[in-house]
Amino acid sequence: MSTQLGTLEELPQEYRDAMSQIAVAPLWPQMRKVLPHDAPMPVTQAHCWAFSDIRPLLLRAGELTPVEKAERRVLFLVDPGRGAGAMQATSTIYVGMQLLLPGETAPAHKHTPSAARIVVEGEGGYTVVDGDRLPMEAGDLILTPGGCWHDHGHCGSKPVIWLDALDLPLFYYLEASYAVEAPLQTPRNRPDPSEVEYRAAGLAPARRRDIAPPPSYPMMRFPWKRTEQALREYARHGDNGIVELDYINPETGASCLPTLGFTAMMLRQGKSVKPVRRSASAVFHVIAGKGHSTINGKRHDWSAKDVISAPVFAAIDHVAEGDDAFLIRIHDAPLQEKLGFYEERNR
Ligand code: 1HN
Repeated sequence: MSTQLGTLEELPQEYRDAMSQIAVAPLWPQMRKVLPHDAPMPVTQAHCWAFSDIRPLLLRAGELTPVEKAERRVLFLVDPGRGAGAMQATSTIYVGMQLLLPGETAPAHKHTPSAARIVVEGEGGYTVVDGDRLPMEAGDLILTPGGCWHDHGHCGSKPVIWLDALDLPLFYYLEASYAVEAPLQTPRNRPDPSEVEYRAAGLAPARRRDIAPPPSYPMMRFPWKRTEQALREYARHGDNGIVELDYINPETGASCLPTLGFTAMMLRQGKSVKPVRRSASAVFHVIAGKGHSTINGKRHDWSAKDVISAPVFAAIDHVAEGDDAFLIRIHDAPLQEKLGFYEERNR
């Protein structure tokens, strides 16, 4: 049932002024805006950011602004639905591209929002997370969960660029976002847990759980090489459906971060993929390949290193052209599941 509700204009001006003066407002003119029928009305507009557009401006930032004056040298991606300066690619997802030049370091800090990086370009970069030195190779997913110290460094010879994804919009909205700063960490002299404790899928250290419960974030680095192998094998031997693998906490099977989910996708060349409509918003980062995605009827052409956003409940068709394509989907389904409303709808 849908009835037309009363508008603000229908009310006498002197009544409207009286409400303003005591800091109250009538709900009914805004009721449908905050509670639309059957599905949300997203502010987010789908968009494709070409890496070839971002890269020259980011390298210019390297000339214009020393890292000491930036702390993090980042160009962030602005949702066209929100307009200039909005630190949001979707309602909950912040995405930026960060540049570190050879020899530079970005000092340690920890903050309430959680972050993850996907390495886009360059060799020799590393992030130290709570004392573990994590090498950054192309396509690697590297976590810096809320409350974990992290600093970045670069011992290679060419610029390093990575994508940052954070749940910052959510934390900012909650008035919960802040950081604590510290000098660079001294890394432990050993490979990170993805090379040691969690070297193989399905194996985790045997522990006396009463004395040594597993860490909340046991694995902070997910090397792309292994992810790509896993996707290719799954595509070869799985059914003919969508080839997707979720990044999980190897101790619990839960999403690797509490609010943001990360899903590695392989699109077989020439095959159209039509996922269900999800209540989660999403940002896709193209690791390799080229193709196009039609999102709510509008076509977005993409190639390697580009970033595409999609609002909640978007109808999406992906097509890889020429060769198989690999993407990582960043989404907020883990947050929505925790809040009890994550939903998928058939097309
Ligand atoms: C942050 O801590 C990093 O540590 C990057 O590299 C981007 C954007 C907003 C807030 C914190 C980093 C960020 C950020």
